[in-house]
Amino acid sequence: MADEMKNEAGTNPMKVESEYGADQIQILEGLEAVRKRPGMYIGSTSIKGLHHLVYEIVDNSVDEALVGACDTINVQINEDNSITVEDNGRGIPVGIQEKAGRPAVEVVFTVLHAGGKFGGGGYKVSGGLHGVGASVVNALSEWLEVYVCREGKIHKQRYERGNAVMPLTVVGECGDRHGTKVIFKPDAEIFEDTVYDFSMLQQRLREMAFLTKNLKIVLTDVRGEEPVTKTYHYEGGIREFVTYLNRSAVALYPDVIYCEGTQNNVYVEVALQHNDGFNENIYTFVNNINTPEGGMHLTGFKNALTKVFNDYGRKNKILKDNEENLSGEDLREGLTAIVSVKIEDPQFEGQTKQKLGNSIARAATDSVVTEQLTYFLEQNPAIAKAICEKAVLAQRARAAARKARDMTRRKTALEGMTLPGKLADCSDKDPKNCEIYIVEGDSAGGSAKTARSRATQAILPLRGKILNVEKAREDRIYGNAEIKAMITAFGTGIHEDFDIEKLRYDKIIIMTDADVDGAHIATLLLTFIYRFMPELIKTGHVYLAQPPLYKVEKNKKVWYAYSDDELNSILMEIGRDSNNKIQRYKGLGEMDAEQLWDTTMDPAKRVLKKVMMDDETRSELDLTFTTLMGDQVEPRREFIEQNAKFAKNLDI
Ligand code: TSJ
Repeated sequence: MADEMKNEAGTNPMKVESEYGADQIQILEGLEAVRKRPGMYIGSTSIKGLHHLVYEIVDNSVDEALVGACDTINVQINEDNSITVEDNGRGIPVGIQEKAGRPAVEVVFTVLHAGGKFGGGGYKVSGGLHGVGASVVNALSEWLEVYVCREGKIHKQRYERGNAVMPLTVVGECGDRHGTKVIFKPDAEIFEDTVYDFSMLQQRLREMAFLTKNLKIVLTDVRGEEPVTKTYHYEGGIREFVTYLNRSAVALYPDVIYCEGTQNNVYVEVALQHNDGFNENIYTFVNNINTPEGGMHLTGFKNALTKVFNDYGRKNKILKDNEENLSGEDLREGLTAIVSVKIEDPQFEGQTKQKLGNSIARAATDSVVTEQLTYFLEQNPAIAKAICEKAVLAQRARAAARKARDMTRRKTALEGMTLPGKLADCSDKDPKNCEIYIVEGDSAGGSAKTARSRATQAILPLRGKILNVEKAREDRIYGNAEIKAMITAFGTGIHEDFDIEKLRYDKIIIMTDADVDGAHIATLLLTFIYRFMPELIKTGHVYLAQPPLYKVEKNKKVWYAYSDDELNSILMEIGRDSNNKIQRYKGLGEMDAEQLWDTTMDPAKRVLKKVMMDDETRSELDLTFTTLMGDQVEPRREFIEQNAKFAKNLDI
């Protein structure tokens, strides 16, 4: 419908504002509230809120796809950072709605729907209700245009900051086509930033496509010299989602196990596959909205999984009569799963309202998974056996780990905290003033100890490669000296014992060589922190130091360059001649203490990268670490090249 909809020939834009303004006052008040307190409706006016507008509109087209009325959604980032969303559904109804006395489509865009509210986490409270959120997007847009192709005619209406500036008008014929197109430009008066991020949209739209099998979502960006297009279309839906999440791991069996069914009007879909690793990655969704805190659907899934495998294990004598049941944790070792439910009137609970509260969803998920997983295992005994055997190994390792952990706990209780011998601690006792440098190698550690500011900077040198916690079972991890040293130095404890109040340093700074090996070591360290004390990253206490790559000397003056680009611009500035002396630093060890202080450790001059993570990027980040630590070489190399992706520049 695109071309004809753009064609406004035959319209009479007219001066309808006066005629139009009168009975709109009440509505304006509603949308005025949205403009006054946008955060209440879209979570925030940051870059996150800006992207939320797109999801709000796209959600409506996805609803249309869910009832089987459309199969394609096009999303385009236009040159001016306005957004076009277009579907091939039935088209929003254009008939006069009795209560409002105006066309239904106009009501959708100008009446604030009671159910369309957002909490802090940005979720949709009302499920399945059509048009929710469209008025919020309209209110927060400098302008918005809707084109509805329905009953053979193209209907158009335009709004500015939530106000209709023309009545719904027929602007052309649509032949046998049908659908809805919305173009909107987020209001720069509202949003801190109005530039869209392609990869952010890409991530969420891909997720939506995974969650809605057979729906095709096309994302186009026309802002660059060449348009960029990505198409997401998964016939397998969440089955392919699991394959995608496991793409750089080694699967324990080739199939993705899939369960689907409806109970009490709750539609349940689950896909799962184990890999040969040890981490549990379960992502849960309600009405296509991510629930990072889980809730009833997750509980139902876990219960069913544990029960079905134990029953199977007993029945098939994989578990002997005198042996303990496999725990849920054992059975979920290396598990990647998607749990997706669709439910009317979802209740969101928990501090950030990201946890599903409807107990009916627990019962439905439990029974759908119990029934279908039992059947699947009976049909696929080799897979059932592989999973059970992995869980038995996990059970043994867990018992050994528990013993090791109890020992370290007892030790700390008896002897108090014994700080590692290699740690050169700082003298200031107020953690707020303190930072710890984790330094690769003894020689660099030596320079750092000489260079540091003793009062506030502690140095912990680590030897060689760090244990890859993605590839080691817990008992081995606890036996590792470097890991033990970090745990005691940080002071917080790990996992369920973690307590941020006990953190001994405000900044944990990872300092490694500026080369591929250094990047690898930094990632191993980050992986350890991420798996054992993710709160440290979430609360922004973890940093990467940035040692320079080059030293340039000329006429007794010194410059440091942190990248090749920077080197070139320095050389441009001072002139590239034979009086130049350029030194390439191959490692931290090549710098003397003074140079290390000047370039990398002096809080007045250094640049640190802060390691960031939030719930929305959790799945990508998880994946990033898994990718790097996994067995396959290609994804790892790719990752190292893009290492800066999860670290944001922060000048300190
Ligand atoms: F909400 C919105 F206005 F922002 C919006 C809605 C934006 C976009 C891009 C698409 C849509 C949308 C709405 N696509 N498809 C629909 N479908 C309906 O509104 C619709 C159509 C027919 C019937 C029917 O019962 O005949 C019912 C509905 C809800």
